[in-house]
Amino acid sequence: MTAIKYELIKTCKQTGARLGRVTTPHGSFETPVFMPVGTLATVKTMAPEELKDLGANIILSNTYHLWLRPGEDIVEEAGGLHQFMNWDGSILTDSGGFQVFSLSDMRKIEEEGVHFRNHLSGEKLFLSPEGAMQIQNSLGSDIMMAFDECPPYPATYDYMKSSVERTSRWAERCLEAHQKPEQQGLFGIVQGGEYEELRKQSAQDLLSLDFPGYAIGGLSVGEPKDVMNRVLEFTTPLLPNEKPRYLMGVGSPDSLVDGAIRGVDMFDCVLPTRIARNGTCMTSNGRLVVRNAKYARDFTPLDENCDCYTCRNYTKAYIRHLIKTNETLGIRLTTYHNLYFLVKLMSDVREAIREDRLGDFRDQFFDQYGFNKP
Ligand code: PRF
Ligand code: ZN
Repeated sequence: MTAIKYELIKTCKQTGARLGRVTTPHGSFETPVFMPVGTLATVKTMAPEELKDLGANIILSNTYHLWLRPGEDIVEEAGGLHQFMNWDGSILTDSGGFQVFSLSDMRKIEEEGVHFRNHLSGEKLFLSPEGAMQIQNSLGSDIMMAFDECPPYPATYDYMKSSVERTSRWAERCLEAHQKPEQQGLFGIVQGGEYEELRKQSAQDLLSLDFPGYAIGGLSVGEPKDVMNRVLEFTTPLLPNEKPRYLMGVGSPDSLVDGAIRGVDMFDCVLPTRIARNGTCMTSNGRLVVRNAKYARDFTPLDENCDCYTCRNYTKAYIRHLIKTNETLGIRLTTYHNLYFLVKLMSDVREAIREDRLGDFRDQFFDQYGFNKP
């Protein structure tokens, strides 16, 4: 018995993209899927009912943040993360590896784990593969992530090689330390930066450990888009067909479509929720900054082609007014719209895969959104 099941439903004849279904102890979802980010056990400004309503079945949360506040012991005492936050869909937790590298300073990487300082208090902390597993076991997420190192871009071949080797040794320790493989699936994370040799080595190491799913880490860390696409092109074929593939921290609309075309099944990113809170919206015609003065008398919805709750009921002029006056409803409405936009985009991508026309869909979507075709 494993916690995570993946069914490959079909492959798009035009692109090779995969339509699939992942089942966890908290239900199932079709892939490719976008997972909203709920770092501190909340997708900022959204109640769980609203997430369900906009079509999300899986969200992401963070080991590192919940370890610091409120502490995984409190979440466990509440009955786990699902109960604590009143979300009965699936939850994936990132391991803390990436957050330690992106948020904290003064970190020191050793074989045993990482020493660093709390990004809030400055207090000295230490996180290891075993620690990251213990915390995620306490949180009770459906999908846990291995504790990895995400090196900065660019990194030298030699640094990346020793980092990949350490991440592989850490992955083995993660599997060993994982206490609840029947209730929680643990995904391995392929690293290796832009180096094909190292992605191969990383994938080979992790495949021999037989995880129920694999993530591709170390991308969207400052490299150009064509580098990410090239890395995906040689990395996804290294991964097993019968398991889900998750591209970590990627969520711009163009990258979601281009990732799906390269065989990725799962994505997450703070982008839609973060830009929503400063009044930026994703629309079928590209980004729209609703704070702009030119919308002061615009009594049309954020996106004429969107049928979300926000677009069915509110105008740009009203949302602009709310955001300009710091009324919290404003950022709730833009957050709802942006999440709906990406969740709907993925549902359109799945429909295009079903009908073997994802390539045509990409061309049309990119034209309308205003992305340049490569
Ligand atoms: N590793 C982990 N989490 C991540 C990443 C990674 O490489 C990334 C890279 N974009 C985002 N989140 N553990
Ligand atoms: Zn909308």
